[in-house]
Amino acid sequence: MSSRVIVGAQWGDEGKGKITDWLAQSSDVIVRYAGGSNAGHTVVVGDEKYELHLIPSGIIHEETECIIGSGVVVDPAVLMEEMDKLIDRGIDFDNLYISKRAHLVLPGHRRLDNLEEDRKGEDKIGTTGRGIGPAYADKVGRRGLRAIDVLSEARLEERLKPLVNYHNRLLVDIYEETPLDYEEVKEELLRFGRRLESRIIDAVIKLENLRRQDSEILFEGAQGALLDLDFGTYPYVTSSNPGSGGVSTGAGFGPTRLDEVLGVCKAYITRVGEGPMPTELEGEMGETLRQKGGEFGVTTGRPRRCGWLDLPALRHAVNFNGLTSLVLSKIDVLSGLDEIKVCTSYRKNGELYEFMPAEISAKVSSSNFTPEYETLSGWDEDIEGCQNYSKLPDSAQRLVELIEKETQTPISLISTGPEREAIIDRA
Ligand code: 2SA
Ligand code: MG
Repeated sequence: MSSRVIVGAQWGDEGKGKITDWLAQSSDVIVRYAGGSNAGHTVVVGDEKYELHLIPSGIIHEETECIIGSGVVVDPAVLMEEMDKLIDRGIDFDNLYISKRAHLVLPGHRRLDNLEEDRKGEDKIGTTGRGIGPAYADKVGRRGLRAIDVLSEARLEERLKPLVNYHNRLLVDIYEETPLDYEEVKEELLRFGRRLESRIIDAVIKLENLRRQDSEILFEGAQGALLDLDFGTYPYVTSSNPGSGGVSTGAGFGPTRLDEVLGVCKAYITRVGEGPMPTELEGEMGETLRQKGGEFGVTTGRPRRCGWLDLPALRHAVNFNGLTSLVLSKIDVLSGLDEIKVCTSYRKNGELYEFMPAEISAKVSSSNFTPEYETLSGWDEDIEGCQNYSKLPDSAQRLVELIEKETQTPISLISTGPEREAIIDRA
């Protein structure tokens, strides 16, 4: 029996979906613990490509149980749409469970998210517009609506009425917009409740029962460490804890019960949305990485900003997530480059920074942190699909070993392409 966590060790889109799918083969249950439909996880199996937002990647495996934990904010409309799309492809939902304690994303949240971004203009966060921030704000403000509330009409009325009133005060008084239709919102939620009634359960008890049966448990992170509300590049972060700490708070699974924490990082780095990114490549090289790596948002289609691998950021992620090993992804994207740069530290006013500092958060200060690079030679060989470490060109092995040395963390898996089989297992 073991329990493992997969977190993104950068700003998301590290290829967690593929790694989760790979580890799902040896897992009995997959649990999402943070984020919501802002996530975009791509899994490729044979000729089939699945793009998932809310449903754990394990759903593609028939035997695997999937739990959406209480730390996730669930948009009922998105969940039902995602389910319908998967049903069309022959996937059933007998193994999907949603925590009764999970908060719901309502139409008001989506509208408020977008209105606030518009209001901020140049100072916007660059959110996915999926209502994530406002939904978590209502959770923290103790006004939120939980999945359990849709299971009884009386309970729903009691919780929903004041919440819709609150949203309408903001929409009408602050943003001068039209109000929400309470009855419409309520009907949609009742429909969701009727459809998912048998799936909405006490996920903490479910998980504990699975643990007592010696199940292999895998926690699937969304977004990435540097988007963590507490330890990311605040305020340019998401509104939950995608880091490993989120497993305790977002799945009700205490820290002493975790055996392994794997952090997925790309051989370079990307970010979508605004905020500091010291190693960003704005010119031709950035465009090359974007095109070769297919770096466009799965949820919004936005082009991702691309840059060289940032070790101060990675050390920070290793540190606060307690990573036991790293998974290096998309190393094949770097094939064909003459040279590859890796940022080993930042410098500011003569001082050297080994870890991404808290000061990075403000837009204005990030430009003052200058990356210091080590330059490695590239390789010409096409390594896509490589499954054997000894077959990697020497320069690629040097990159792997540099990351291990600099982060003091072993790299246990190396992904060499989007397909399930394109992986080097170094265990
Ligand atoms: P939000 O919507 O409130 O969570 O946005 C806040 C910040 O978090 C970033 N964020 C993401 N970054 C990378 N990938 C994400 N998921 C999608 C994907 C994103 C997409 O996998 O491609 O399709 O654009 C994700 N979700 C949130 C976001 O960009 C803000 O910087
Ligand atoms: Mg993604």
